[in-house]
Amino acid sequence: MTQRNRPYLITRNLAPENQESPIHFLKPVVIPPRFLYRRNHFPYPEKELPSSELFINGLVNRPLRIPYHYLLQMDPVDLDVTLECAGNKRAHFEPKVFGEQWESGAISRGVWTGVPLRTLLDYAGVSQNAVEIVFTGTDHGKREDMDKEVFFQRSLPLKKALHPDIIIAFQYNGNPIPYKHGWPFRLIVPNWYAMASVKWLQTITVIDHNFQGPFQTTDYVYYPHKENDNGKRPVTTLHVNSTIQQPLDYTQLDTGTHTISGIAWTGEGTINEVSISLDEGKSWHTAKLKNKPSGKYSWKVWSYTWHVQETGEYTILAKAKDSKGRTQPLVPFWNRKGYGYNAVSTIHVKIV
Ligand SMILES: Nc1nc2c(c(=O)[nH]1)N[C@H]1C(S)=C(S)[C@@H](COP(=O)(O)O)O[C@H]1N2
Ligand SMILES: [Mo]
Repeated sequence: MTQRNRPYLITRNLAPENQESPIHFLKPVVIPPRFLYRRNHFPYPEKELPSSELFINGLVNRPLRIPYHYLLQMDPVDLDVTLECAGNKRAHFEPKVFGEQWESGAISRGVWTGVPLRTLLDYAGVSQNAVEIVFTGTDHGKREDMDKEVFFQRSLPLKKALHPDIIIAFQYNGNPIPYKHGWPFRLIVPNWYAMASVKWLQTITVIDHNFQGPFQTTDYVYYPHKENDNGKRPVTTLHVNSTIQQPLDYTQLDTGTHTISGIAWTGEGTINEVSISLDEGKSWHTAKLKNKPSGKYSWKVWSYTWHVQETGEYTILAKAKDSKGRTQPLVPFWNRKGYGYNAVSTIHVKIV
């Protein structure tokens, strides 16, 4: 019997492969690999080439070469993490912006197992002059704004890099990391937009200045203005956000009782509250937050029971609030490259 993966990923681009998760049709449990969104800047690295060794070099006392099996013998950490692409929901920006037109599915949740980066940096001995750590993947290619090939590279400030929950992962949901998602090693940076979680990680380099690579200083920067770069700042932590999974946008429903359900997440603190409005924001009702998952880096699951007797068109809004007091705005923060969309989640239904 042929195996059908229905529903399938929603295609935005095939070369490089950029497809989103059918988020509305998934149970919000850990997402199996076949339903993980795929976001790539370059073609996949050759399968044979990415070595199963990790290198630590630059400003360290002892440059290291760490074989895959060696890493597996170190004390691992399991982290239940939500990874969200900075461009998730970009399609909703008005005016429209360039870039992949992601709807709500450029997001995932799963358990990543790995060794804290800090442990490895301790072995290597970071020099006093260290400022940032650069992470290089094995994938590479041409960018339209540069005339030479570049690798996918990102950096972290030293202080951030030493956080114990930043790991060099070697497993996803208890299995070796799927090839398209970074096998053999992937950096996982919980709480930050997912560009920071470098796939096919091969080299970790300690440097004494701020890294200037294009995925650091050109892309993944908020540019608040269309015509100039005033006020630009790097994309880092996840904004507080939510997605209504059910019902679907533009569904017709009967009068009676319906469950409105979805997920909510944040990059600072935890989700405290999700509220629902059925009258375009005039009044709000508190949704029920499930206790599970309880991991501090995973999304929360919520639901609201809606009794509706009157036929007609309704707008349903969902608004999450985190423990830092941040909430989803009614109007999104527009920026030229379309990152970090987190306006109140909105769907329209008709009661017939
Ligand atoms: N090496 C490498 N790492 C990468 C990328 C990439 O293109 N190459 N894309 C980043 C971006 S922008 C996102 S959103 C996530 C996507 O991860 P996924 O394809 O496993 O869902 O990986 C990040 N890490
Ligand atoms: Mo991304």
